[in-house]
Amino acid sequence: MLNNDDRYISSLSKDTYAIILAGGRGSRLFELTDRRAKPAVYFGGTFRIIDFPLSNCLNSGIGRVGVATQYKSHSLISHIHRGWGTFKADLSEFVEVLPASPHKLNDWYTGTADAVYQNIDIIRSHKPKYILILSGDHVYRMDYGKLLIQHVENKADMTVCCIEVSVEEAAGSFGVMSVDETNKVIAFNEKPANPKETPSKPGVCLASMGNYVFNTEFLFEQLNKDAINTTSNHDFGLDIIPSIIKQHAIFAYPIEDPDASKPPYWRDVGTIDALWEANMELIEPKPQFDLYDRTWPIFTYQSQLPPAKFIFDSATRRGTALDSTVASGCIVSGSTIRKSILYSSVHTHSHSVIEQSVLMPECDIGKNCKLFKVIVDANCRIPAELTIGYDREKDIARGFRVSEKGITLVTSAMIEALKK
Ligand code: ADQ
Ligand code: ADP
Repeated sequence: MLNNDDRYISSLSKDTYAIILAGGRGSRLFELTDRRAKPAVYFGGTFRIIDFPLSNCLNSGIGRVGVATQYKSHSLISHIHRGWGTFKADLSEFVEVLPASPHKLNDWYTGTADAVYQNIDIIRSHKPKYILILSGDHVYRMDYGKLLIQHVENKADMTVCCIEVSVEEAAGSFGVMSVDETNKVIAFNEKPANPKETPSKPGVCLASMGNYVFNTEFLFEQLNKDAINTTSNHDFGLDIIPSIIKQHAIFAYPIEDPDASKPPYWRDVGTIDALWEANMELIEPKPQFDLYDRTWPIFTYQSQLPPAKFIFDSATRRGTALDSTVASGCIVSGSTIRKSILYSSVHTHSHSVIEQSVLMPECDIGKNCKLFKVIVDANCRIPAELTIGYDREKDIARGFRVSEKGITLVTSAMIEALKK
């Protein structure tokens, strides 16, 4: 496991309990989140999205983590059990699942603040000084230890992690804040239609990453107040942050890469296009996000599988993968794979050509198929002779989902419907 010898981890990390909010549906991923929560969506060839905040916690020395689940949590919970059950050998370190378990009948988590409020007793029992609230929806590397140090040095009641994004990207999607010269937050709007630019940087604004540090007692006070407010949505971005910025010390913390010489990488892979693009970035010769960097390893659960196997067909000269990643258990037989990501146990058959595509675990691509810019969901069997991704109208007519930027999503339910 991780060797922390060369990393400075302060006692602040040990005094922190992290809660990862992993209950969201991620509705803009459509059929990919029909049966799983967004944090359980596969990413990067061997991972699920939740592995990124979890690995960031482990690498930052934060060993006490709760994962708040709600929507379609089965695959997420089984992934956490298998991969993260024993966080480290030390029993004081753990990942615990905090399922939405109605205290009253029909009392699901109503918003992100409520998801934390309903777990106050559990969090209190761990006696943390600081509570780190993390979105389970994003792919990034971040040293939360540096964030905690900044939070304490600022004597902050709460700190919001932020990143500079274009005004177009933020509009309607992110919480946007204004800060003074000390990074104290002076205004915060949740998903404004017209975000306010950072004065010195035209076209750019400061977006919330949905990650927050709170002093424990301060958080509990705010949550107790919010819980009895009948007009509240019980959401951090909509209700809690706007209600505390005037009277309390709320600071912004701009994300840094753990290796401060690198630009920060953070992706909200919440749409079909964003998920495809972020996967494609990884297979560039020198990607900004380096999954092979062992100084900040990303951990996951992978089943025990044989190595990837390639069978070359000398007649067609197929049976190769170029500029691609191919996970364990795959068999590439007589087919050509270009600029694609094959997750575990994918089988591609003779004469198929797969380009710029993302094939999720255990899918099977029949003989003579041609795929271009396609995401194939896990366990999907594409029958022989299908051509997908070359004709938008035809793909839509066949019941596949085609995104704005022309990425085609195919799931096993769509293939079953096609056969009828
Ligand atoms: P959104 O991402 O739109 O905005 P939300 O849908 O509430 O916020 O999701 C935040 C996180 O909480 C996600 O990880 C989601 O999976 C999880 N979640 C949502 N509802 C939950 C529930 N009921 N129980 C448990 N977990 C739940 C937020 C902030 C913005 C910020 C963006 C950054 O509100 O200010 O800019 O994140 O993406
Ligand atoms: P094709 O992919 O050409 O349609 P197959 O799926 O039958 O045909 O597989 C072709 C080749 O892939 C086999 O001859 C074998 O070399 C390899 N292969 C298929 N399945 C396995 C397996 N379970 N273990 C090892 N090799 C396999």
